[in-house]
Amino acid sequence: MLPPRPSQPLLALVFALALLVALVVPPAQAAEPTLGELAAAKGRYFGSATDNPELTDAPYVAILGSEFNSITPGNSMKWDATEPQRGQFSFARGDEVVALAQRNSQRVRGHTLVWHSQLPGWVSNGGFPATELRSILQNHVTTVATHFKGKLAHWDVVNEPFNEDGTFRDSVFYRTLGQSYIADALRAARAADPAAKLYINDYNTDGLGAKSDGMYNLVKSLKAQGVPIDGVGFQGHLALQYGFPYKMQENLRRFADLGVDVAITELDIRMNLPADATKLATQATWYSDVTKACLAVSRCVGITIWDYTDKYSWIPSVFPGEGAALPYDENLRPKPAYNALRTALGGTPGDPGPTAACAVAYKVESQWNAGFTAAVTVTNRGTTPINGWRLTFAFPGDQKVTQGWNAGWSQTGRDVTAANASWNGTLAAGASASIGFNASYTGTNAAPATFALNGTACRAS
Ligand code: G2I
Repeated sequence: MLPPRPSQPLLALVFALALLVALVVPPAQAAEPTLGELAAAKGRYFGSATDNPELTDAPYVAILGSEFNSITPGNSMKWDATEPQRGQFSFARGDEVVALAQRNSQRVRGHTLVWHSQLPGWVSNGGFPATELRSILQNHVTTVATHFKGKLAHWDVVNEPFNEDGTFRDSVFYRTLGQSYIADALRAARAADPAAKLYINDYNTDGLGAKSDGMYNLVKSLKAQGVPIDGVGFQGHLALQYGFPYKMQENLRRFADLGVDVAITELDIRMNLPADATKLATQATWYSDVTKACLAVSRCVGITIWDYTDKYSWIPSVFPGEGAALPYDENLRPKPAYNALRTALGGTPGDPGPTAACAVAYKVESQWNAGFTAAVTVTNRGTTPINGWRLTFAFPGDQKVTQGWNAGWSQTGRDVTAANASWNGTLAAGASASIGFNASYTGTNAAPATFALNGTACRAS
């Protein structure tokens, strides 16, 4: 039986009241969504490369951890880092990047198992016969992929196998083994980590052209042979002076139509220095256009920029006189490209960095019929330390804190305050405090919608 219907006048009154509330109550100051959150709303990720030496830079780490939902180690999973001597494996630096990603609930793109560069001399100059080199390659792929098994979303299994004209690059692997080294590497990676999506990755394949034709033909033949390949990475190292890739969207689509995912894996857009407003505006348009090309292709799963700040870009050391390639400047301030990315991802211009100086992760860890336990992580996303903090939030229902830890907890009506304990009052830039509580409730146990630290709205993460 249906519940009794409210009378017409009552409905009108409720409606009028709701309208009044909507008009006079300002919306809670919602934090701007990050690039990662905007991409996630489109079913994509938005990532950044990073590198171990940068991880001591707390303001840098704070933005890396909050703005992106994927990270890629720029160097620490390469052959020279993971197997510098034959049979001697070293994973500490790769593990450090994985642990950071796990703390920030980010996925990791593994980069890279087989590449002609950053390849130790014992491999490139070893003069190994084919059988031995094949087993060296298989052992490397198997050992590294097994070590990181289950922790990586993607693996760039083979990196940069092509020359500019679309022929195979004359690496020690191609010279000794022919193109079969690519299938061997993919098969070994699949056997070692069946859950990771396996990619081939290259540069100057972003648009239609001879090099991307070479990649296209390779992927087509690998698929036809049943070789395990899940995706193609388009690095996207672009330069204003060389023009935008020719028909990028069409190119991404033709690969997707082969039955593989595609991803922009190392995006940066350099220019001749000095940068000026015109170049930065063009750069912003290009960042937007790459993003739109990806969003237009349903199998384009995400975008990674090759680090996010000009402070740590590889460009100036390799292309003297060029740079300013990333969406944040050397002082970690967003450039026009940053807002262009936000807009292309369906957001509005904004800057979650300064406006959301804190992030709060609220997690109900266990719940029973009349009570629950919650863990709350408070992160300082700003660039300066916080000395002394008060976290405030409001329960949407009748939840009542009964006992809390690692903070001084108090509650008035629905409003809860957690003041720092003596030992966690100082939060360095990028640092977090973990606090928690037990509470009672009846009905439903919805999470608080907004949080503030010392009166400033935080991003819920
Ligand atoms: O070159 C840009 C990228 C092109 N696609 C593949 C990527 O793996 C590659 O990344 C870069 C890293 O971002 C750089 O950081 O690869 C370079 C090497 O090819 C990396 O540079 C090297 C320096 O050249 C070395 O001097 C340094 O020892 O980084 C090494 C580790 O810090």
